[in-house]
Amino acid sequence: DTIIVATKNKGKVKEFAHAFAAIGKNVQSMYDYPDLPDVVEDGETFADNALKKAKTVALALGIPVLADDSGLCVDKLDGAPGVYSARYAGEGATDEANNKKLLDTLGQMEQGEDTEQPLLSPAQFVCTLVVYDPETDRVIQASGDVEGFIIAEPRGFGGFGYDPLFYLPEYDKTMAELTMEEKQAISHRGRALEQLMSQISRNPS
Ligand code: ITT
Repeated sequence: DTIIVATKNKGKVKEFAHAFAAIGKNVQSMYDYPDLPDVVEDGETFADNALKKAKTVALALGIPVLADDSGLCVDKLDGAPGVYSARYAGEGATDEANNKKLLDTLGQMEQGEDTEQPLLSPAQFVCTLVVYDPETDRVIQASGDVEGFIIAEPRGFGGFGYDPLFYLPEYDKTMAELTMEEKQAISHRGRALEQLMSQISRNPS
């Protein structure tokens, strides 16, 4: 049993593979379908982009596809980088470049304040998942989020993206210091997946 996820993000692929393995399902990603054209993510919301990715790939393959659109919303930046999280430091930017841009931007706002490990700003990770079935035109959508703080020094080597800068006070750890299981249990993606599963089980097609 295989689930196709319309993603090229290796961090996401790992997390979905781990989550679906628990229910005996295999995950394929866009790395298994290298000939499919790239989807232009020009939507204004996570939901718009997730639907666009799921629908484009599902229509190309003729089978249901799952897509994930997610990002980091920072309070002091009025919700930025938001839907632009993957390309905050420019098209094709690395995680390192995006993290540096985030710290540079917040650091500049913080000048003059002199604390040791400052919590630079409250922030949320947000994830919207969409499954699109090209045969029935049916859309299933679920979302999840998690609250934390952006810290000034990266910590930890797990996860991906902004995880080393996303501090969870209740654990005294960043998202990158959690195990895969721990991250899954509390993350935006883990929560969205849980919601998606419960919708599917309440309303099987
Ligand atoms: P696909 O569109 O191919 O799935 P992407 O990386 O472009 O990959 P998004 O457009 O959804 O995906 O951007 C999500 C970005 O938000 C991602 O690149 C990270 O920078 C950040 N992000 C999302 N989930 C995250 C997580 O669990 N931990 C850290 N950063 C995350």
